[in-house]
Amino acid sequence: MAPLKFAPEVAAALKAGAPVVALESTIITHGMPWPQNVETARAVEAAVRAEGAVPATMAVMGGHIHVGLTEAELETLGQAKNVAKLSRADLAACVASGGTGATTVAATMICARLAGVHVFATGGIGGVHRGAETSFDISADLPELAQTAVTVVAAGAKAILDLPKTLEYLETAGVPVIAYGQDDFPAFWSRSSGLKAPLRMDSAGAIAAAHRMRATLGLPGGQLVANPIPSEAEIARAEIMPVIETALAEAAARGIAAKAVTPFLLQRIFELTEGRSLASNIALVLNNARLGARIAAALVKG
Ligand code: PSU
Ligand code: MN
Repeated sequence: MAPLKFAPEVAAALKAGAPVVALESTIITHGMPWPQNVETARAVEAAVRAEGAVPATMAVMGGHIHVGLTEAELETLGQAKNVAKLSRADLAACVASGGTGATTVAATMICARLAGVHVFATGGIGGVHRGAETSFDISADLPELAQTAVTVVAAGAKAILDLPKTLEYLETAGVPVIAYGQDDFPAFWSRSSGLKAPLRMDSAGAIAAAHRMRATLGLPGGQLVANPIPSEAEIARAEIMPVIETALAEAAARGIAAKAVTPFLLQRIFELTEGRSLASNIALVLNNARLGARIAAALVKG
């Protein structure tokens, strides 16, 4: 038996067949600064509840995978320094050794599958990094989407990544990439990446039906739902691109590699935009939480 520790609210919801939405914790520890990280995590949980679903934030603590965190646990995680960033490769070792770790998209998908949660909402996913043809830096989030049957709602991927290569990878791996309510694949702070998404759906019910049909057909893996940031919170591509280029140049100059790349870039972009990127980030995560809850509700209706 996997060492899962369910929050009472999550256990009750799963038992009753009520909608549950998984949430990740790396966005708290490595994606946003304190105290906005904890405030956002709370607001995201509230947004899921407001849509009639139960939030299950995942994290590893004391030899357990926590499925749903208490207020105090959320606060501790949000203030802690040097929390491990756990992807697929790191998860088992951290649980086995009793360490503390925050789950990435890949690890959160694994935890959600173990807990019986089918829908997960976050901000942005990892992807194929620019220069991957020499660095080989491809996020473990992508192969996870190909093998773990969880529908992930994100605002697309940041342009710190190579977005055409990320879409090519997902196509090769057989992952449905579904733009919500528009034709274009969104680019996190911007509603469009300038690239067309392979699929478009306009309702939570359609996304839930596609999720169920993958299971019926025996197809492993999940779906990526790319939900564009609300217009009023958008940062135009022309405005954010120079900031991204600066952050990327600094990462290269300082020899940042492997697991450190994504957190370094996120941190530098927050600093360089003086909070503007953070306000947008919060708005898009909340928007994804609401859509995730509606998909989870549509799934349990059957
Ligand atoms: N992209 C974002 N915000 C994030 C992350 C990515 O816009 O917080 C985090 C997520 O937890 C994601 C992880 O799963 O970074 C990807 O890291 P890597 O590229 O090292 O796989
Ligand atoms: Mn990487």
